Amino acid sequence: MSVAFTPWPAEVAARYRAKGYWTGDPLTDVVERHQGAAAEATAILCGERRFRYADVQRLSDRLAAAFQARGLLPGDTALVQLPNRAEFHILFFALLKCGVVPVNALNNHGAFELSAYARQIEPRLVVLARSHPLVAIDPAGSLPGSLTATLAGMVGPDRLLLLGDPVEDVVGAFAWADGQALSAAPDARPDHSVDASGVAFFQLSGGSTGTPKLIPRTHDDYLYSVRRSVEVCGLDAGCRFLCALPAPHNFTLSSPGALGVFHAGGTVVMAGDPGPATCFPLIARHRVTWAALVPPMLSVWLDAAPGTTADLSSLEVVQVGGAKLSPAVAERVPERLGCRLQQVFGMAEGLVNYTRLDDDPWTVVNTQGRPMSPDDEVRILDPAGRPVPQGAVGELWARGPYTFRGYYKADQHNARVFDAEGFYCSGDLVSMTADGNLIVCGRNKDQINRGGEKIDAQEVEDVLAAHPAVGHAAIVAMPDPLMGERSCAFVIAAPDTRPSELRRFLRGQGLADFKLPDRFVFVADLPKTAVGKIDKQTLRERAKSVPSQHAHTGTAQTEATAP
Ligand code: OOB
Repeated sequence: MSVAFTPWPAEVAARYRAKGYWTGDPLTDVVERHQGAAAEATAILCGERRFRYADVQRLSDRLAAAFQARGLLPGDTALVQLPNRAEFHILFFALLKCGVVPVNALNNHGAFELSAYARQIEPRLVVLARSHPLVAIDPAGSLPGSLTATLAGMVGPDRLLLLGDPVEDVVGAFAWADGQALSAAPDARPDHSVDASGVAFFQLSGGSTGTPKLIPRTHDDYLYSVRRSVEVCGLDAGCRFLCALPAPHNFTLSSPGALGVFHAGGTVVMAGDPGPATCFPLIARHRVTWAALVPPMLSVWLDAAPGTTADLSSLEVVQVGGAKLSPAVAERVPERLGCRLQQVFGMAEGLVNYTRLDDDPWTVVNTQGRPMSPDDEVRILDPAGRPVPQGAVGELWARGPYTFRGYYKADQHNARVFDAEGFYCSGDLVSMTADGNLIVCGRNKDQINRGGEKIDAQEVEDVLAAHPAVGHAAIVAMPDPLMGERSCAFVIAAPDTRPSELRRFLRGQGLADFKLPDRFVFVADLPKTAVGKIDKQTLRERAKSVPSQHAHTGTAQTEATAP
């Protein structure tokens, strides 16, 4: 059995094979290719534990054999939620080796997300960490309490695997919830050959439809995206990569991420969280050379860097992606962190764009890079589906050797987001520079319609972020009886910052009046999604209770100065 997915048309697949993009190798090749002396090199550092390539290979073989001994078959699915620990990668390779197709949930997903994924894939295996807050083992010691209702009936305790405390022998850290040990001899190996054209695992869609969508990724397409990322980023065995964002995220996993570092023979340093208190000492101790961050965390690093005693001099490149990086913040990277910046604009659905390390400073600071593959096809279209003139903003459509052809079991949605030629609509509003770099200007779902006038939230945020008193700003629609919608800015700002000053500044930058936020709400923090992006949906909910101009009667607390 294999997991169903929308394939590339046969002639397209043949072309990708002929060009050497799809090699027929399994995704586990990123580790398997390191034989001989290279097998002694350090693949993963996790706390005090060190795993050589030989260890990762042997431990994932043993786990895979144990899964087969439990009766798991190729084409079975698994729901996995693990923290940023070496076990995440080792278990991932084990599942790939026996053809079990996982959804790797983010560690900060709750029972809601896990149930939604479980309903879609009907897992035959669930893997959770005992340390996770959701996993309070019930007195009977069977299923984790808060997940019982969801998962009971889907998997029994004989198919629930729990990760315990860290141990050298990773296999020993896992135990079945039915109390049985994992049966795997030290030299056990899985008995299965992988069809590289089939689904390796599911990536998670950022989503905008309410139901989290799953993205089938094949061995062929994903391995190509990893190999090409390694080429574009120039990774080699000397790379020491800090895995600080959630390990399953497409950025952290494959752009070039941990899989790219493995492919290059480098070392992945696991960090439990991306904050400077955790990461700066790890950078100093392990001489980390590469790190991947989302923009809000980059800002935290930039603020913390001048005051740290940790030696950050080994850092060569900090990659930033997942959300729009404001040029004003980007400019500070070389001076504050003493390293280069690479912008990464990617999506779990496929297409990944990089600024190149030898790009000119303007490009690195102001653009989100260009597609990594010569066979990435990108269209920037107006609402009528016509290509926009060069430099103008339009909706980004993409297809190519590692961009998927359909969400899992989502025919209706697929019909909306794919065109007849197989191009996928990302929902991003982008423009292209004369030399082919993309600039993300917003998202069509992230727009404010102010009485017919459209406000690109990102555009206003970027300008606002250039004000010296502003740390971060997020602008969302708030309902208004007259205009339909008005704009509301949630702002992290220096104490005593006045709305009038911010308005004056925005006007001074030449911004159209209708784009000036109708309301300012000063906040200490902005809510974040599971991967650390600003959570606009939560802000939209909050904005509903912010009085609009017309409903407003007394002194608006929201218009007070920043506390
Ligand atoms: C990455 O993947 P996802 O699937 O979590 O989110 C994709 C969406 C994009 O469509 C875009 O709206 C936004 O996140 N995005 C960016 C961005 N990178 C992603 N928007 C502006 N600037 C950027 N640099 O987020 C992802 C996947 C692979 C590599 C990097 C990021």
